[in-house]
Amino acid sequence: SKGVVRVVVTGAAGQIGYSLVPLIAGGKMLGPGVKVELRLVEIPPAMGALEGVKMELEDCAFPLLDKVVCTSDAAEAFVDVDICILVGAFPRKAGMERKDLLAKNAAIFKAQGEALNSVASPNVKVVVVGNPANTNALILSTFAPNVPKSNITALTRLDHNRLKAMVALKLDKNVTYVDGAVIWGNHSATQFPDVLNCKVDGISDPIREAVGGEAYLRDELIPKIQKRGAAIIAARGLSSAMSAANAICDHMNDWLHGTGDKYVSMAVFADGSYGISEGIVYSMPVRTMKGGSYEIVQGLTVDAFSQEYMKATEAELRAEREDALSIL
Ligand code: NAX
Repeated sequence: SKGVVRVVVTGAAGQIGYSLVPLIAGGKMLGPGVKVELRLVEIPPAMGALEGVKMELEDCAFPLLDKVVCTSDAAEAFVDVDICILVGAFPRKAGMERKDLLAKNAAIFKAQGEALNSVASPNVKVVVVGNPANTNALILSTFAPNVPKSNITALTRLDHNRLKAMVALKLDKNVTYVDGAVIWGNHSATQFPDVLNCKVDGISDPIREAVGGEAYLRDELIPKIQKRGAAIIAARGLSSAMSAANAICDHMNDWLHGTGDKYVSMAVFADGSYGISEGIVYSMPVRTMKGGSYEIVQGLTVDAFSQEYMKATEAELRAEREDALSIL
């Protein structure tokens, strides 16, 4: 019906889905007063569990929730969808090689790309969350040429939020005082969490020095962010879900409503900015404009220290791309 935003969530009966759908139906993603139709997608064996999620959504009596549709047919869900959150993916199992995981997921994102291409509006905004997220987004786009590349992104906002929070903690400040953090590259252990352009209210020293200089970055902060997902698994026995759901809402909320003069990290198609040439989906500093467009922020400081990390994560993404192309 009129004025209702249609949102697809794939993998909606999974861990992240369970944390995410109440946030969306509660207004956290689209903003106050915006009605939402949720289209939840799962594979056939999980449809029973998905019905349970739907029952709980009904039991929340969310005023903004217009309708909930459950389906195992992505093409059905994608018709005229406004926002597409692709969480569902094949999980990494013990003994699985990285290439096997890529192959399983390449097939999923190829099929979803084809479905998106045939039925979705060209204005659809897509965020890929399922791993390997950047390369899954690349595959999706390859098979969805009717959807502009700029409408297909992958999630690195969780990494961005982790970095921001860790800098705040280190400097004993509230997170709202920390500005200008960037995640570069892949949502993987090669990502480069960068504080060179960070500013923190009330701290006049360059933030890199204030937190402890290059040695601290190299030996502590960077590896801690890169391995944060593994630390959560070790502690909880399950991978991050609450913080991932929160980051998905942040990503979409900023994309829809604009960041003003601030910027955030989003994995987007590389366009040559910062020496990262086309062909991969690479996390960049992005400024979003009200209404849903965005641009890669230009002119941030990148030094030799940054270059080394940025090239390493780029190389990993190019290798993933080669692997994906050799499979498809
Ligand atoms: P779960 O295994 O709990 O849930 C995934 C769900 O997806 C399952 O219910 C499964 O049935 C469903 N699914 C699988 N294939 C599907 C398909 N073709 N169509 C629709 N649904 C399908 O995993 P969860 O913890 O929710 O994580 C989901 C994905 O997010 C994983 O790939 C994970 O690695 C990735 N993550 C990405 C993050 C990011 O920042 N980009 C952070 C969190 C998370 O680790």
